[in-house]
Amino acid sequence: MADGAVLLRGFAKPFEADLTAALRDIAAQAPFRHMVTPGGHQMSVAMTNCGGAGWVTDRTGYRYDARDPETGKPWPAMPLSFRELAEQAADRAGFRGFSPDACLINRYQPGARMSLHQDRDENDFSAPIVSVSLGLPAIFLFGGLKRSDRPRRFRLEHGDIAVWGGPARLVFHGVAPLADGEHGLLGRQRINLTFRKAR
Ligand code: MD6
Ligand code: FE
Repeated sequence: MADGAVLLRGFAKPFEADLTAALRDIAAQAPFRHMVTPGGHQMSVAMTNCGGAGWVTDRTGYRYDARDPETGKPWPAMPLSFRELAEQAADRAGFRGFSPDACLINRYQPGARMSLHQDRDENDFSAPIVSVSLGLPAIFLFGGLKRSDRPRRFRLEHGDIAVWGGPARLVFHGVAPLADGEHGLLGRQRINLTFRKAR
């Protein structure tokens, strides 16, 4: 995709049954919810987390928190299938020794979108981010290091994994409004898993 950003087409396909079963368990313990940005807007993407740290936003800001603010309980543990997939993908992309402590899970229903942003709430930008797409296809907007850089568009399909770090770690990116459709395994939605080293 760019210097430091690799797209691994179909890499998560062999894991799809394990991933979807684990997702159901996680969502039963920590349900998807529409968080509010510091600016007071409710996000169209619904989110939950697993792992030792979970990304949250509310009126006070963005942060990583060991607990789900809705329940007060720790986020569900990161399933082995999630961890192994993320580590294998990072390896394949040339980022050896990636050890994620956070997995943000995004759910897009038709019309949901993610505006251009940088991922900069992590402590250590030397670790890459591993991003897994499941379900309906989406148009990923991949910009540059300035918000004003015109994004390029990549179609991300079920099983695709994007890995980025190094010179691409702070690139502006987003997701165009999800087109309606029906996916054989996941139905009328797209799920994105982003693995990070938050702490
Ligand atoms: C998404 N992904 O694909 C949103 N961030 O639904 C992200 O915001 C993202 O895919 C950092 C690195 C990879 C990503
Ligand atoms: Fe992001």
